[in-house]
Amino acid sequence: MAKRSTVASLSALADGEIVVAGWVDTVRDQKAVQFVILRDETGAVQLVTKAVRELDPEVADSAERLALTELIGTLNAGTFIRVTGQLAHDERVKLGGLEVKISTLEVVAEAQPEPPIAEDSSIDKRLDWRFLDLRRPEANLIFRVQTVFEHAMRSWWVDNGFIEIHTPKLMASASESRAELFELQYFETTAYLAQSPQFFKQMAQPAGFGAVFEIAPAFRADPSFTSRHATEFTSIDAEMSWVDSHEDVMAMHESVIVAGLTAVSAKLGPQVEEAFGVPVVVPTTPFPRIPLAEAHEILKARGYTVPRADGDLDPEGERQLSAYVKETFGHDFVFVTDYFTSIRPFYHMRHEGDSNLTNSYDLLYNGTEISTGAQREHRIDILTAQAKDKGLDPEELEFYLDFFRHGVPPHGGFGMGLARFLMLLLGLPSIRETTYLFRGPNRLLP
Ligand code: AMO
Repeated sequence: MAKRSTVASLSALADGEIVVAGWVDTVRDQKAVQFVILRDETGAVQLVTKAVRELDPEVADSAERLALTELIGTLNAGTFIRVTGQLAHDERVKLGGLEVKISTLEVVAEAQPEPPIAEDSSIDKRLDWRFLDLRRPEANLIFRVQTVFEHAMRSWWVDNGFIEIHTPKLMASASESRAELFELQYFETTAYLAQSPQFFKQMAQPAGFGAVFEIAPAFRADPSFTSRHATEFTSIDAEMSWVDSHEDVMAMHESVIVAGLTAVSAKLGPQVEEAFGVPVVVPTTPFPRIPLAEAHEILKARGYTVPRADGDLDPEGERQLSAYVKETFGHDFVFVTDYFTSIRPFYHMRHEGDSNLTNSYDLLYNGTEISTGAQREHRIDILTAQAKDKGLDPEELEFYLDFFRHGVPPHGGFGMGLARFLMLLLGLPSIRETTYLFRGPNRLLP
């Protein structure tokens, strides 16, 4: 069988015989001529044939042409077909300036006549039929962007001496807090799904790895139905030794993001702008940095008082602060630094002279938090005291505390949600759109 050409490759091919394969987008069955728009993973192309409505004994291949016309008349949208034909470049064809004159058409796998979703279906309905929803070119593009972004980040880390690790997602303890913890029976005992690779990426520091990264699933039993929360998400994590403060972590973090966005802009910038109406902006470094206490003052001056008693930014506070940063510095990103100890986990290092503040940050992008980072407390006695201070039982954390008893360098890192990043990059309303298969409190299927 002749080799299949992808639709995107056709423009560079000379006129002549080719094979294309994909699914039927639409059929226009006119009296004298039939058009099939065929789509594959790279684009859409117009297939065309003269309609033959009755046998003509004068014409040699009349029976085959009649059968082909009838077959095209029965094609359902969504049916996968393989077609041989003559490629013809023709400027008058709106779709890509070329078309394929059909020689043979084979139905490979038929679709039922009524597709279960339409363009205006609700997001929930679309997710029920995600495999069909993903046939939309924009959905396809989201995951091409994801591929390029991840690949460029990975390359940056590899080029800078980081080691890629894969930490277990089955754990004997909580990794972030007792809240939002999935528990499951594990033979005679209880296991928990990892909320973050936090402890194990830190373990790479006493292991002498220097700097590590991981892109992997994380699980949170979060019952909320917001546009930014999932019960399973892909977490992008990095951790490195010998940081002097969270400043070193932020410098690495912004470099990785610039590497990712530079690649997306170069490879897919125009397609993203056309599909989503937003430019891919490669940010300048350093990103603006604003201590949390100062962020509160800025918001107050804009007439917004953060409603949360603990001082953490709420979604509206994040939006307002991002708006301020955009107006003032023209930047889409902002590091909010020096979070209050009361709202940070026990493993964040506290300020040398002020134990109410931590060497930590959140990164906001286009109005929403995408990331948390920090320098970690590596001094075992202080770390143990901080765990107790947060109401944790150091005995449950023995395996983790051991990491700090046999020599460990100062270190820090960050965790970043992949789907959130893509949602904010592409200006989409929910991480449901930017997650291949979303998992939420009431979604386990497909
Ligand atoms: P944190 O809990 O802030 O920090 O999570 C880091 C980032 O992960 C993403 N994220 C989520 N995405 C989708 N659904 C969720 N339920 C969800 N929860 C979190 C967000 C968030 O900013 N161990 C620390 C990181 C570190 O200090 O290295 C942590 O997990 O984008």
